[in-house]
Amino acid sequence: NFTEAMENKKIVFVVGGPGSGKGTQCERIVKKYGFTHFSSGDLLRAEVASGSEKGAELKAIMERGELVPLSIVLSLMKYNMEKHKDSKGFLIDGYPREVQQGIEFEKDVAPCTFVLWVDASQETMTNRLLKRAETSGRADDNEETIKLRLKTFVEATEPVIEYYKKHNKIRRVNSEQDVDTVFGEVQAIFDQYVL
Ligand code: B4P
Repeated sequence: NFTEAMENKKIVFVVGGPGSGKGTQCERIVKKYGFTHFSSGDLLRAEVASGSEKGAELKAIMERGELVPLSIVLSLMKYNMEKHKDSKGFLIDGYPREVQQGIEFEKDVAPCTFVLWVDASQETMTNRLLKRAETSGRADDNEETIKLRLKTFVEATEPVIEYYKKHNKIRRVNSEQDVDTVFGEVQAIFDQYVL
């Protein structure tokens, strides 16, 4: 069964604020280490794009910069992991965004190996998202929603970082630097814990 299949798998949570560079670093990690990557944001956007009734609700929540209900994200994550259960490792990107998401995941699936914290200042994150807004077409890449997403990050996700610090599982990279330099720091961590 699923829980048995997840035993001894590498599971890396990737947390960081909106626009910190999570998705960008995950692409690089997948290329080099062959992990299976699930971005909670991408899974939710795919649900919205499917045109389902649930998708319309999710779209409204995301446009307000709020978090979608835990049960929805967790079941999307589990459903997709199950389809790739033979993978040697998983990158869980943009999840957990609140402490309870981490607790429920670790209870239902498996404990995470460590948490990669992609750290950038609010100013840097805002500038990156405004730049992406010029071409992304994402409904949540606009000045008003970006402010709300940052507020959600401070209130709900910073406590996730504190929680995993207490469990000695936080590995931080300085994402103020260019993509290659940040990836250099990421590789140092992965080479130590994953290979
Ligand atoms: P996400 O899809 O996770 O959106 P994001 O935080 O903007 O991250 P993304 O990975 O897209 O961007 P990145 O920082 O790499 O979430 C969207 C919404 O979905 C949330 O607000 C929430 O409503 C919902 N949601 C998602 N997960 C949820 C969960 N678990 N629970 C509840 N709700 C959830 O990159 C941003 C930009 O910066 C890019 O343009 C990139 O090119 C640029 N960039 C990256 N690194 C750079 C660098 N080093 N230098 C210069 N530019 C850089």
